[in-house]
Amino acid sequence: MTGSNCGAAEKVKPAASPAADKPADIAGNISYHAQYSPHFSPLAFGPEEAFYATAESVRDHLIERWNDTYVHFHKTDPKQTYYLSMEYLQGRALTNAVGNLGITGAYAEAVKKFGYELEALVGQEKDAALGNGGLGRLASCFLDSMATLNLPAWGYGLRYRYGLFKQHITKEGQEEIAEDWLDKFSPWEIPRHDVVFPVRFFGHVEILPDGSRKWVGGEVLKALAYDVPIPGYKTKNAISLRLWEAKATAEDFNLFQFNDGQYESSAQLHARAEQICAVLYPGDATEEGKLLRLKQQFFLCSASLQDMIARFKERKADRVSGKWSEFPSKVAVQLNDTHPTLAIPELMRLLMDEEGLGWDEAWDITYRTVSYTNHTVLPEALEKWSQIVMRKLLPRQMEIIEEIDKRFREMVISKHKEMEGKIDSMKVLDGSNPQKPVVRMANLCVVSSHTVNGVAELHSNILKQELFADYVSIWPNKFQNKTNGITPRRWLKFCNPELSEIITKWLKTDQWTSDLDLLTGLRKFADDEKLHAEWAAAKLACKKRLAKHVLDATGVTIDPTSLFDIQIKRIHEYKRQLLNILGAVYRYKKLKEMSAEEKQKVTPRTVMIGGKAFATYTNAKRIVKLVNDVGAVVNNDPEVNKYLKVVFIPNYNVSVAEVLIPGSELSQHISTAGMEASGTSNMKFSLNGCVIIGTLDGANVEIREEVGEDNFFLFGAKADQVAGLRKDRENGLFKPDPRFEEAKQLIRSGAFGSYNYEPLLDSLEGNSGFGRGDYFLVGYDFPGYIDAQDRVDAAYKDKKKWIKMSILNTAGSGKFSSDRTIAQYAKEIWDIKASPVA
Ligand code: T68
Repeated sequence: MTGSNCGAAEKVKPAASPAADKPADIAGNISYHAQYSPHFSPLAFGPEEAFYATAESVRDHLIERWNDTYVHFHKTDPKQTYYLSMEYLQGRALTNAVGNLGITGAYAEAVKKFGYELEALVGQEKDAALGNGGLGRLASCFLDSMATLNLPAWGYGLRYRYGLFKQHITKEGQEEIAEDWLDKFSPWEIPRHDVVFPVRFFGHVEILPDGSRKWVGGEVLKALAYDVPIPGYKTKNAISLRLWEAKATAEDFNLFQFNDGQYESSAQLHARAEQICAVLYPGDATEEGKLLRLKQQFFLCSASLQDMIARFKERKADRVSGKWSEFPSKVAVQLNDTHPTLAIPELMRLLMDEEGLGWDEAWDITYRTVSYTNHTVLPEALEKWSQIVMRKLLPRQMEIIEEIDKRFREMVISKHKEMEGKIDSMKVLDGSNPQKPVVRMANLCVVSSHTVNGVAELHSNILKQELFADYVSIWPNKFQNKTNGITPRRWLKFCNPELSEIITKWLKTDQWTSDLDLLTGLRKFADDEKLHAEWAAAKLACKKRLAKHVLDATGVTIDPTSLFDIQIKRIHEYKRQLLNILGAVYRYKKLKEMSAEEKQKVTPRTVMIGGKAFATYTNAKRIVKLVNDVGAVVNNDPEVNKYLKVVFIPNYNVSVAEVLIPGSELSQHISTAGMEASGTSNMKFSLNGCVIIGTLDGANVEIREEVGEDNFFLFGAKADQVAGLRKDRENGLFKPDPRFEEAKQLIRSGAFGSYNYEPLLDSLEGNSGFGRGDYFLVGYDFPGYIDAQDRVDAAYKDKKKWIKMSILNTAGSGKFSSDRTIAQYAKEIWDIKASPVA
C-alpha cells in the first residue's frame, strides 16, 4: 500500500479503536477529548465545550470510516467522480453525522451523563455556509447521496474563511455581517499537511527547444487540503469533501524587509494568499473583485486536478510512467455550473505541459472526463470573463482556450456547414466588443464536455430548445436532464422526527429513508382518520417549534392554529417575493374593509418570508425592507392581527430551514415561468407534507405531476407565453387588474412608512425600459395568484381535505430524493459503480 493514510495502522494496529458505541464508553471518549484534545480551560465544561468534545468523539467514527474507504478505493481502483463546486451549503453536521452513523440514541444517552440534552449541544454548532443558495445546497445533498450509495466520489471546494454573510435586520433593512464559522475551529475538518500543491498566477509562457510550452514566473501559492468526512447513511463508506486553503510559505516572507520595519511589504504574498479564501463570492462590481473571483475559480480547479492526477498515479504504479488513455475510465469530473470551467484548460495544460501529451490525446482525455451542469438560463448569470484579464492572470490557459475555440470553429465549418451562420453565437471567444472581448464560459463548457445537463425537465428542454439549441444539431446526444433532488435524511428523518415516526409506523418499515419511493405506500391511508389525527398532531408540534423560533428571532408571537404560509429562498426579482408581499398587502386592505362578522369567516394566516439579498442588489434589499415594514404595521394593527401576520425571518440558512420547513403548511414557489431552473426547497416542503402554491416553473412541474394536480395550487403564465406577454406590454396591450393597482396604491400612500418604495413600484410599471416594464410579469400573474390564494383559504377550512392533501404531498415526493438523482448521474453520465466497504 502506498501513500495511504493508514500506513502505520497496517503495520501496527492502534492500541484500541477510540470510536465507541455504548453510551458509557462514548461518555468516556467525550471526556477523553475534553481532556486530551483540549481547546478550553480544564475547568470549563459548559454546552460549548461539551459540543466540541462530543463532535470530536463523533469524528473518531468518521475518521475510521474515512480511512477504511480511502484504503478500499485505493486497493480496488474504481472509476471515481470528482464534483467540482465553488459552493457547499453544509449547515450543521452533528445531527446528520450521528444519524447517518446510527448512533443518535447512544450519543443522546452519553451526553446526559454530563447533564446535557443532545439537541442543546446541536444548537451550539455554527452553520458551515460556504454557498449562496440552491446550487450550494444541492452539492451538499449530492455528497450525502454519493456516500450513501457507496459511490467512489469526492467533492472539491474552497475553504472560505467567511462564508455567506449573517443578515441583520435594522430600521434601514438588511445589514450584512461577516459570519465567522471558523471563529473557534471546525471539529469536522482534518488538515492534510501532506496534500499540498502549487498554484501559479500571472507569469508568461516559454517555448522550450523541443517546441513544448511551459508556464513560468508570476506568483506561486500553495493549496493545502482540508478533508471533511461525509458519512453515508447506514453504510461503512465515508467520502471526502476536500476544501482547499491558499497559503504562502516561509520563503515568501521577506525577513529583511520585516526587520527593516516594512511589515506590509514583507508579507505581500501571504496577504494575497489570505485574500483568495477570505470570502465566498467577493463583490465583483470592481475590477479587483472580478480578478479575485477568477483567482478563486482557478485555485479550486488547479489544486483539485493536480490532486486527482496524483491519486490516479498513486493507485497503480505503471501510471507514473504514463498510461494516460486509462484516465477517462478512472476519473470523471463534474462541473457544478460554469464556476469551475477553468478545469478544462487546466487539465489540458497539465496533460500537455507537465505530462508531455500531444494536443489530440490531451483533448480526447479532457473531453471524455469532463461534464457540465447548467443551473440557470438568466442571461446576466451566464459567466463571461474578460479575455484581457484572463490572458494576464492565466496566460497559458488563455492560449489553450483560443486553440479550443479555433478548432471548434474549424470543425463546424468542415463538418456542419449548415451551422456556419450560427458560429458567432456558438464560439467560445466573443470579440464583438473590441474594447471588451470576453470568454463565454458556458460555451467553453458545452464545446469541451461529453455531457451537458439541466436540473429539471422544463429547464433541460429550455436548454435544448433555446440556450444551447444550435449545439444540439451538432451533438444531438450530448444533452440530458437530471432533475434535482434532496437528501431525505437531513430533510425529513432528522429535521422532522415527529412525521418520520408516523411514516415508519404506517409503512411498517423505515426503509423509506434510503428508498424514498416507498412513500407512495402512504396513499392508501390518505383518508384514514387515525392517520389524519396523528399527522395533524405532528404538524402542530412542528408549528409550535417554528413559532418559538419566530418569537426568539423576531419578538413576534404567531398563532400555531393559523395557516403557516412560507416563502424562503434568496431574494430575487425573478423569484417574486414582491408578488407575495403585494398579495399580503391586498389581503390586509381587504381585512381593513371587512366588518367584524365578515372577519369571522376569514382563514387566519401567518405569512413568513425569509432570505438574503446579495449585498449590491438594491431592489432585492428594497424588497426585504418592504416585507419588514408591512409586518411592522400589520402585526401591530389590532383590527387585523388575529387574521393576518406578516413576518420577515432574519438570517435564513440551513438550520433555520430545518425548523421552518417541517412546520409549514403552504409554501410559495412563484417564480416567473421559465426562470427558476429547478428549485429544491419546493421538494423539501412537499416531502414534509406542505402544499405548494406555485407557477409551472422548474421542478414545480414535476412535483405537481407526482403529488397530483388537486394537491397543488397552480396559477400564472406558462413558460412559453412569457415572451409574448412581454411583447404585449411593450405594445401597451397590458391592462392591470384593479386589485394590483389597489395594493401598489396602499404602499404609495405611506401606509407602511415613508421609505421611498417608488423605484420598486416603478419596476412593475411602464411598458419597457431598464428596471421598468414589469419584466417578471408580477402584474400579469397577480389576479391568478390572488384567486389561487382564495382557493387555499377555502381548502384550509376543510381540515380533512387539507390533511389529505398534505399526506399526498409526502406520498408523492419519492422521486425527489437526491439518491435517485445521483444514481442517474452515476449511470448515465459518470459511468461509476457502487463500491461498498466490506
Ligand atoms: C440555483 N442556482 C437555481 N445559483 O437558481 C435553482 N452562485 O433553480 C436550482 O434549483 C439550484 O441552482 C440547483 O440546481 C443557484 O443557486 C447560485 O447560487 C449562484 C449563481 C451564480 C454564482 C454563484
